[in-house]
This record gives sequence, structure tokens and C-alpha cells, in this order.
Amino acid sequence: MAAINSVVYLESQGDIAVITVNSPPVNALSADVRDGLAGAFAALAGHDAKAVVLVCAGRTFIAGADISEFGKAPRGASLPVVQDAMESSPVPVIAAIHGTALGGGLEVALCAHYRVSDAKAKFGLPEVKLGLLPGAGGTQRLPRIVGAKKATEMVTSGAQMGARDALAVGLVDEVVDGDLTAGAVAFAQRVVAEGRPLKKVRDDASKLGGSADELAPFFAEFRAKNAKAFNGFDAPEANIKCIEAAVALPFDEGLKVERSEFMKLMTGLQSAAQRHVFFAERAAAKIDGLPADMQPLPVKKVGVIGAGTMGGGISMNFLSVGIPVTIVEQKQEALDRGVGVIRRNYENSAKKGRFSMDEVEARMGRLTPSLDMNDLADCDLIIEAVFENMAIKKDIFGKLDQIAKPGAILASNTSYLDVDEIAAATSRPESVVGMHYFSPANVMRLLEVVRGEKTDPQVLATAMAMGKATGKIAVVAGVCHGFIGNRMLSRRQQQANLLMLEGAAPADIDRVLTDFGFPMGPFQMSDLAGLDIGWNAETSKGETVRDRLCEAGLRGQKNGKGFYTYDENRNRTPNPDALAIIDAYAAEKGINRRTIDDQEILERCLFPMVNEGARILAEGKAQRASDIDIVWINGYGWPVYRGGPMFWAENDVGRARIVEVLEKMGEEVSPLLKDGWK
Ligand code: 3H9
Repeated sequence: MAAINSVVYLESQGDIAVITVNSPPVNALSADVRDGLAGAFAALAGHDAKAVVLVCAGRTFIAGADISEFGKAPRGASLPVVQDAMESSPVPVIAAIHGTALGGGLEVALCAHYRVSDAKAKFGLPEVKLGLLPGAGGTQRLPRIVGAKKATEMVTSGAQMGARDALAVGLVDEVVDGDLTAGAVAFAQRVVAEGRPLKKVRDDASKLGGSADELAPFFAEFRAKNAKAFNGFDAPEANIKCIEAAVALPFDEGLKVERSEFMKLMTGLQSAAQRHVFFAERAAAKIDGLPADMQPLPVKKVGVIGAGTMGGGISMNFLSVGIPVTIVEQKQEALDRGVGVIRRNYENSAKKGRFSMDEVEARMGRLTPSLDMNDLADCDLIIEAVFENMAIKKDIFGKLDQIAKPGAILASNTSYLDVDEIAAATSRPESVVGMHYFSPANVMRLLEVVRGEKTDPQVLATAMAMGKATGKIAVVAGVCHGFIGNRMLSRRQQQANLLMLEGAAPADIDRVLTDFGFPMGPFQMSDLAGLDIGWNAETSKGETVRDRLCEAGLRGQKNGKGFYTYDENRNRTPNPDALAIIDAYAAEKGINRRTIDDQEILERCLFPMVNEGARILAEGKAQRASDIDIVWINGYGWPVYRGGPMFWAENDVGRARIVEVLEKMGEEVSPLLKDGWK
């Protein structure tokens, strides 16, 4: 095989030329790959090959443009040059696809005259997830194969299509069994023997599915239907505009629209933020000081202590991926209730068509309810999810120490407490780790894995691996009050409460934060959680606004009255009773109430959080700034298009502005916030 360069190779198989891209891990279209492809097609001019097969080595066909090159000075052959060389080749070009043909990868494949794939191949244009649109002709070519309607769905969601569907719709011409290259070469020989034409996707508008006028109602309805999901994001609308252009304009004109929309997104902050998140998610899985090849311990059976909302949700994560769970409660009634909730959740998912009723039974069949902690003796991982109280947790860990088999991992789902103190209640602190889930634990993607002072590296690696195996994004946090997420959240809550006393209405504070992109504001969150969480009617002395709200019977959504009142459809209206209580409280404390503008609300809620993030980083409680971003995006609804608090601070607001406001607020500013982080 002749090397065109270090990542692209050219060989002949009879009269078929085979170009192989071998650029691990995912054959992204780096400058080297583009150069290699351009070189290979140039080498084929004057070659007597009757057809060309383009195939990739390793785990996948080209998975897209090389995202790490975005925003840097362009190098090497441009992608359009490569695509043009393929499309205008005088002999048929056949793309042979395995793994995932994504983004620029699919766009390259769409410039081949024919496409074959193996049965497991997947196809998609996921650029929208990076705040982008397919910028190499994808928005113009895909609708010419799958139709404008399907293409609109695919580009705005990034959803993938499997090989069978791709075959049915004509995205691939043949699904090959056995060796892909051999199958593709055989296919190429047939194309040659039958004298099949050089099919160019760009030239065939017959499958678009209608004229611009005919499709106008579809686009209007699509926008309306997805308005909520797309809210705040720039990329979905730009993607739709390009598909509209594919329908309304000749191919080359459509390409121009695509290019211009692509460049706007590419140079914007949203895409920079979403690309940051892409790499941040992958970085979060890497643990400082641990060899990358460290093998996690086997986890074949999990124990969960506590069948409340958290314990139930945590159990579901494991049951859903085939891992048996023993769930332990103290009283039969609580156990039955917890198991009932798990069953109902699964049944609801089945009713929505996510899986079959048989699957519900299979999952429930993996669950063993018990009233006896001794039943946890054969578990490899035991997660405690009981009431947030140190004495209770220490008692449980002391007992677990007696019961659990040697080497079992003992995890606490504590959201604030000192994991080292919990670990000290056992004779094996090296086996103890925090696994902090977010409610609802079967839905929320974030898992904070809390590394205790004595946690064994392999135990840590196993907790991270279990997160991944159950579909979570796991982030390592150090021991401190509230770890990464809640520690920062308390700063926001503190400011929200102060702003409320100083004159901002709770509904205004919530609005500013939801306009920023959070799914809900702090007072909506309090109402949802229940104002009386941790409140005690017997000891309440009306010392805080919360005490007084609870004393007045305001409990939040659960009784329809909190900072808001709620109707039967949970529509909310600011609650005048709550406002009166706040007013009276502020007057009593002699607080001079004033009008507070939206900018002050936003800055005072978010800047102290960033300051706390910088402290967390400086103390080594988070491994990297991007881990903090991942925590906030996946655990607290920080809008992904703003990249997380640390990215936002650095790239949007600027640290200098944050320092200035914090100093005015009289906050002690973290030196790292002044100096910057990596
Ligand atoms: C695009 O194509 C724009 C065009 O329309 C227009 C151009 C003009 N680039 O995810 P994994 C790295 S936009 C650079 O853990 P998996 C990744 O960071 C692109 N690097 O593996 C990781 O590195 P590390 C559209 C990339 O098996 C390693 O590869 N395409 C890229 O779980 C392994 O990744 C996409 O958005 C890339 N494109 O999943 C596809 N992709 O080991 C993005 C991956 O150092 N990629 N890396 O942490 C994916 O969705 C998944 O990586 C994939 C494999 C499904 C392919």
C-alpha cells in the first residue's frame, strides 16, 4: 500500500483503487487527512483505475471535521477542494462506511457517487450539538436524498440514522455483510461492469419533497413545535434556514447560504461554548494522577440503602443496564412505597413507547427488596442514600463495615457532608467514596464522584466507570462542604435571598435567571423542592423568611402555595401572601428596599458563584475549570450555549468585570479569578 502521507494510503485491488484513511481515534478531517485525500485523488489522475473505493481504518469512518482545528488559522487542503475532487472524478467513487459517518464525514460520503456500509453503520449531521450547521454541503445534499422534512429533523437534532433506514431511503446503495472493503470493491466492480452513471447527489432535486411554497407550512409548524427546545440556541434556526435554501434555491446558491450561515455560527460565542463542552465532557472522565489504563473493579451486584426518591432513582440506573440491585429500607411500608415508585416510573416509560412491558418486568426482576442490611453482604458496590445526617450515616457505615465483603466499595450519596468523616466510621476508608447523584437520579446526567483523602485510586476509577456504564457524566470532586455544585449553588442562593430582602421580587430574580437560560430560577426551585425541607414546625421561631412562609402554611408546589401560587396545571402566579411576608420581614430588619435592575440581579447571583468556582479550583477540589462547567451544565441546567460558569467568566463577561463587581460587593476575590486559570 503506498502512503500518500502519514494518514492516507492508496492501493490497487485489480482495476479498483482503494484509498484508506487511517487517522485514529476517529479519522477526523484534520489538515493531514484533507491533504492526504487531495493527494490521493491527484495521484489517481492519469491512473487507470476504473473506480475508487474510499474506506477508513480503525473504529469508524470519518467522524467529522477535526473540531480541535476550529478557530485556528486554516492549514492544508480545504474540504471543498477534496469534495470537488471526489464529485468530479471521471470514474465512480464509492464510500465504504463503518462506525459513524458524522458531520464532515457524511458530507464527504455524500460527494461519492455511491455509498455502501456495514449493517451497524450510523449516519448523522450532529453539528447542531456543537452550535454549528453542516458547513460542507450537508444541508444541501442531505435533503436531496432523505427529503427536506427528514433532513430538517436530522440537522436540528443531530439524530443518527441506522444502516437499514439509510438503505431504505437511498442514503446508502448497499449494506455489505462480511469484510467491508472487499464488499465495497465487489460493489465497485459491479458499478463498472454495468456502466452505472456517476450519480451526483447535488444534481438530483427530485426527492426534496416539494417546492418552497409547498413546504412553507411544514417549516412554520416545525419551528412552532420546537420553539421551546430551541429557545436560546442560534444553531437550530440557522440549520432550518439552510434546508429552506436547499428547497428554494439552485444547489450552488444554497451552498452560499450555508457557507454564510456556517461562518456566522463558527465565529460566534455559542459554538465556541458548545465545542468547549464537547472536549470538557471527555476531559472530565480523566483522573489526575491515575494511569489511563487502570482497570475498574468488577461490579456485578449493587446494594442501595434507602428506598426514598434518591435511593429509588439510583437503583434504576443500575437495573436499567442489567445490573441486579438489592434495596434496603427499615420499614416494610417505606420499602413497598419505594419499589412501587420504581415500577411506576418504568411503566410510564413503557407507556410512552421507550421499551416493552416485558422489559419493565425484566428490570423489576433484577430488584431484590429487603429489610435486612445483611442482605448486602454479596454486593460489590453499596450506595447509601438516606437522610442527610452525619450521625445516621456514620452508624450505617459502621454497620456496613461489618457486613460488606472485603473489597466492596462503600459509597455515600451525601450532597454536603464530609466523606472523610463518614469513611472514618469504617475500618476501610480506602473503600469509601462519595457518589453524589442529582434528583431525579434516574434522569439527571451528572454524578459527582467525591474522592476522599484515603479513597483508593481503583475505587475512584470504579465509581467513575460505573457512572459511565449507567449513562452519567461523572466528575471528580474533592471533599468540601457541598462539593463542586452545591458549594457554588449556596452562593447563588445567598445572593438571591439578599436581593429579595433588598427589594427584588422573587419572580424577577427567577425571570432574570431563566432569561439567561436556566430552566428555572432559585425561588421556583425552592417551591418545587418544598419550602419545608429541613424545616421543623416545633422549633421554628420565625427567624428567617423561610420560617415565616412555612409558619403561614406556605409549602411550595406540594400545597399549591409558596413564592408562587399554582393552579391545577401548575401554572404559577406570584403569591401576594409571600410578598407581604417578605415586605414585613425586611421592614422589621430595617432593610432599605429599592428598585434593583436586571443586570445587578444577574451579576450578584452569578459572579459570587464564579468566585467560589475559582476557590474550588485553587483548593484542588475540582481537577480543572472545565469540570466545574460540566457540573453546572449537567446538574443545574446552566445553558450549554454559555459553556458553563468558568467558560462564561473567561470568554463572555471577562474576569476583570467580575473582579470589579465582586470588589464593589465587598467579596473576598479569589486570586485565581484575578490571575486566570488554565
Ligand atoms: C463538522 O464536521 C463540521 C462540518 O460540517 C463542516 C466543516 C467545514 N474532532 O467521543 P470519544 C476525539 S463538526 C476532533 O471519546 P467514542 C475526542 O475528543 C464535527 N476530535 O469516542 C476523544 O479524544 P480523547 C461533527 C474528536 O467512541 C477521541 O476522539 N462531528 C472528534 O465514545 C474519542 O472520542 C461530530 O460532532 C472530532 N470530530 O465516540 C462527531 N471526534 O481520547 C463528534 C472525536 O483525547 N464525535 N474526537 O478524549 C463523536 O460524536 C464521538 O467522538 C464518536 C466516537 C461517536 C465519533
